[in-house]
Amino acid sequence: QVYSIRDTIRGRVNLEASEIFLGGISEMLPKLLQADRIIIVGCGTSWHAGLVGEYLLEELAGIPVEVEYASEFRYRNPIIREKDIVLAISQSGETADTLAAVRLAKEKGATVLGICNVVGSGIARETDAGVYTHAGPEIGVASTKAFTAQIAVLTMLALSIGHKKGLLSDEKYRNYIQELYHLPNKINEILKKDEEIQQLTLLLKDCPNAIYLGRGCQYPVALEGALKLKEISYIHAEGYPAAEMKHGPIALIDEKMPVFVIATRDTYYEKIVSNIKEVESRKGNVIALINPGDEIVKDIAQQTIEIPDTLESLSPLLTVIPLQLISYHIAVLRGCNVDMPRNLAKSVTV
Ligand code: F1P
Repeated sequence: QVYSIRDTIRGRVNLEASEIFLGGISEMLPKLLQADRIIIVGCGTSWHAGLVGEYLLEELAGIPVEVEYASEFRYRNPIIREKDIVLAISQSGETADTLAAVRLAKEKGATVLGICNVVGSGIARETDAGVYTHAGPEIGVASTKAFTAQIAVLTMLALSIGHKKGLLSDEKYRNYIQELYHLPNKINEILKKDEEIQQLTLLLKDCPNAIYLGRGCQYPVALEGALKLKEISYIHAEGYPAAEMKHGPIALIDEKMPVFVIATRDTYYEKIVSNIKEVESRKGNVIALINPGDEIVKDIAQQTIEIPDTLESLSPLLTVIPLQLISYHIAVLRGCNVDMPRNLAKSVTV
């Protein structure tokens, strides 16, 4: 039972070519090409996938995106315009807050799309069109492979729109697709580091708090890393945009504070390096995710985990995996039930 999170990550990375498709959403592409704005709603891990989607759709498809907790959307009177599209993301397809957001958006006349795992689920039934991620049943309660599958769909969506709009040349588009094909192998490379990751967690299992930092498309991954640790290990953890650290959280840093930093060689790599130096100078314990051959971060961080190189916009699909494994191993070491964490339900239907 305790292995199921790892098995679900292993068993399902929904990136096989035949499974990369946009389902019913492909029929909505003409509308998406005309969209003034996409409003993404979801809860928990699905909300984090939405934040990655915001980065992808703005960067690759040139569409303004807003991402909102479905659990808040329903409690205000959101302005939805004629050419706005609402996109609901939910693993279970039954989350009450997300379903309520779908209904509200429909009442306001929006076109509502869905990304759900479960065929025939409530959200899938009530949206105008959608994609099933077919990420298999999550064995555990905490969402893991669903996150990867949701991001894979959002990536394909952003790439298709960007290509159709002429924002991505044929060559660039092909480059992205080819790299998507390579990602399952790269994920397997990360999974082979399982023992190394397990060793690293031996020193972390008793920490009462943890901080996760990332920039750009890695910021939502930092949030997701923190959420997984909270959900299955019951350790208080917070994710922040790396630049936000100096606006408060830096006060928490001392030698007892593990700080997970996603330091892959992305656009803002240099800035991340200076964030790591700030944490180190306050004696924080930096565990950094790096690309191979990064001697700079290796020199300053206490621990590093290597992630294969990939295109920046695709890298959340890789960087989240070691963070999921870290939470899993810490939870096991602490004797927590990783499949049925206390107080959590598979579908939050109230
Ligand atoms: C949303 C969610 C999950 C979380 C937990 C509680 O579910 O917050 O992300 O891991 O299971 O529910 P969903 O709408 O994606 O099914």
